Amino acid sequence: MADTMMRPEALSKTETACRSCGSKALTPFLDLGITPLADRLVRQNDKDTPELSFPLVVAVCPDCSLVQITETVKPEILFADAYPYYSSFSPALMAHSRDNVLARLEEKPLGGDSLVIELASNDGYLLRNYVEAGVPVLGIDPADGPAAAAEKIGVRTLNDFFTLDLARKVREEHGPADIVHGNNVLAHVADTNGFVEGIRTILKPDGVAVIEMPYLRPLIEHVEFDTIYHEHLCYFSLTALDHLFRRHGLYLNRVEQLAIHGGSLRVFVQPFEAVEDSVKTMLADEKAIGLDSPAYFEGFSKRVEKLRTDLNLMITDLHSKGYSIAAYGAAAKGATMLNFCGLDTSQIDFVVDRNVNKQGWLMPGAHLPIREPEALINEQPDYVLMLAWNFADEILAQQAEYRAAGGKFIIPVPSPRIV
Ligand code: DWN
Repeated sequence: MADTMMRPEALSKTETACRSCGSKALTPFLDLGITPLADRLVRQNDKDTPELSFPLVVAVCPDCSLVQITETVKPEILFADAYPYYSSFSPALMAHSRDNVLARLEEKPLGGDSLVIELASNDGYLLRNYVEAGVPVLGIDPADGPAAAAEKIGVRTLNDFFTLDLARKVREEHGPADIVHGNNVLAHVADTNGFVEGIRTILKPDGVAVIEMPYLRPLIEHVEFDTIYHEHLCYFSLTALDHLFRRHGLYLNRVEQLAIHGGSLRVFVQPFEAVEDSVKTMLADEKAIGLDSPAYFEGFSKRVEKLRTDLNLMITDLHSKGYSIAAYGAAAKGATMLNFCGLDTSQIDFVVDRNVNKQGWLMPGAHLPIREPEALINEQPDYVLMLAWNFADEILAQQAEYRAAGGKFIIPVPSPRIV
C-alpha cells in the first residue's frame, strides 16, 4: 500500500456473505484497488497525512443477483460530520425532485393529517415541496450540516441514521407514513435488510415507498465504473430489488426508468401485491440479457481497463503537448475516476465545484485543489475533464463562456471524448 494510504483493520469489514440473501457464493468481477474514501475530502494542511483507504472489490451474488462491494467501512467514518454533499447545489436535481413530488401529489390526495417521510433527506431539497403544499413531513438524515440546513427551511429533520430501531420509534412517535421517499440511500446502508424492514415498519397498509437508486444496467453498458465507491455498497438490478423487497413483505409494483445520475430507477413499493406491466417487462428484459447471472459481468473489468488506458493516453498526449488541463465536479465519482486512472496534480491543475462547502479542500487521493467554477474563465485551461458527467448537459450550458473562448471538455464515459 502506498505510504499515502492507511487501512486500520478496525474501521472496515470484508463481507463473505451476500448483503441481501446471505449467500456464501459471492463472485467478484472487478477490483478497483485499495482506494481512499470518495467523499472524504482532504484539508490543505493534511495533504501529507496518510488517507484512510480500503479495498474496492465488486462481486455479484449468483443466488439473488445483487451486485455489491465486499468491504463495509463503518458509517461513522463514511458519513462524517464534514460530509459535504448538499443536494440543493444541483438545479437539475432540484427540478427532478420537485417533479417527483408534484406527480405524487397528483396521484395521492394528501392533507394536514397525512405524513411524508424521507430517508436521507439531506438539506430538505425534496421535502420542501411537500411543506409548500401544506403536507406534514419528517426528514431523517445522519449528516449534521445538511440536517441543520433542512431545519432552517422548515423541514423537520431527525439527525440520525435510519435503522429498524429508529423506524419503530418513528412509527410510535410520528405514526405511519402515506409516502416514504428514499433517493440514493438504499445502496448506502450496511444493514440492507434492516433498512427495508424499517421501510415496511413506517408505511401505512395503503402507503407507498418511492425509492430511487442508480440502475445497474447502464452502469455496466456505459462503463460507469466511477459510480463505484465505498459509500455505495450495492448496485441494483430490478431482479435483485424484487428479491430484497419480497423478503420483507413489500411488493415492487411499479418502476420508472430515469436519466439522472447516469441512469436510475424509481421503484414504487407497497405492503400489498399489485405488480404492473412496467415491472414484469423490465424483469423479463433483465432475464433476456442475463443481468441476473454472473456470466453477464465477465469482461466488464477489461472494458474498465480499456477506458483507463484510453483516458490516460488522451491526458498524457494533451499534457505532453503543453496543454493545460483542469476538471469539473468534486464528485465522489470523480475520486474513483482520478484514483483508479492514476490522475493527479501532475497532469490536472485543479477541479472546480459549485458547492461552496467543497471549495478550499483537496480531492481524496489525487489531491486536486477544489476551486470555484469562475476559475475556468479566469484561468481558461485548454481542457476540462468532466468528472460530474451525469450533469454534463447542465454544466456545458453553464460554461458556454468558457467554451466560446475555446475551452474544451473531456467526457470520460462510456469512452473518453472531447466536446
Ligand atoms: O449517491 C450519491 C450520488 C447520487 O450523489 C451520493 N453518495 C453522492 C453523490 O455522488 P457524487 O458526489 O458523485 O454527486 P454528484 O451529484 O453526481 O456530483 C456532482 C458534483 O458536481 C457536486 O459536488 C456538485 C457539483 N456540481 C457543480 O459544481 N456544478 C453540480 C452541478 C449540477 C453544477 O452545475
